[in-house]
Amino acid sequence: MAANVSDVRLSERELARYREQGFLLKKALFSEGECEAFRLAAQRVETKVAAALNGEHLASEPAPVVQEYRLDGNRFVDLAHITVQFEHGDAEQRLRVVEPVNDLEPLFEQLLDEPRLCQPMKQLIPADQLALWTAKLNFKHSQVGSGFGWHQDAPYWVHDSDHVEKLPNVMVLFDDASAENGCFRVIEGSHRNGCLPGCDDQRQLAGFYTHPQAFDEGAQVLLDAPAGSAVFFDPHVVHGSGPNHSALPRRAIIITYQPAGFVALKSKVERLID
Ligand SMILES: O=C(O)CCC(=O)C(=O)O
Repeated sequence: MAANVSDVRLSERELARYREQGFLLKKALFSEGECEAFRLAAQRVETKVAAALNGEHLASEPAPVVQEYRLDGNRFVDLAHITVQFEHGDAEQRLRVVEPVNDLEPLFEQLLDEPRLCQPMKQLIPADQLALWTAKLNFKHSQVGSGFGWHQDAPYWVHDSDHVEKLPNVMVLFDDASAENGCFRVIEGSHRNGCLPGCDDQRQLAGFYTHPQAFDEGAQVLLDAPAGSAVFFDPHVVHGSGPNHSALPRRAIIITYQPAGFVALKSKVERLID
């Protein structure tokens, strides 16, 4: 995965576009061979989670404390500090999200230090040295993958971080993504207004979804992009995705960086980036 630092830095034009729009799509940043390795790594994560749920040890010793709970009717399991979200409804045996996934799978641990991701992140924060905030693997399985309602990430994190504006994300696509398999979508420019009001209905997680009157759904941009593309996005940009009713999965990792000197969201250990 070696790359020349000057080749992977964002241009002034790209930086300006990110600041204006709240996101930046870099198409085909990773090769097909790398995407295939990511897809195989995602399968290993599924195997490891299944084994852990059957009482087998993860890499960590002693065996993790396993806690199962439901939020808005959906199934969650915490394996020590790793949270596993399951799909909704009848598909609740299938994985939806695993976070932080780098602590389960060495290839994703290695990806954190990848210059094609880190060099742009140093420019976007900006920071001379980075640490990890969190890393989520989103499975979006074919036919059953559920959508993500419109939300901002910053409001999730304000209780654990006093620098949420310095927590930009990058999503790396393992599969081709389109409207049919639930590609990522963003509300262009919505990052400029800070934390927006949440919904106020009866759902347990209502407050984390951005109130529909607080943004213009008409400004949405669908990020239809080939496997290996990366979307850098602002922690305040309103984003989400539709469900996957297609025959093709839409797997992706979302890595969130921060300046060095701070611990990661869930492990509470600082993971410095090389
Ligand atoms: O994977 C997706 O489509 C969206 C994920 C997302 O919004 C999130 O994890 O915060």
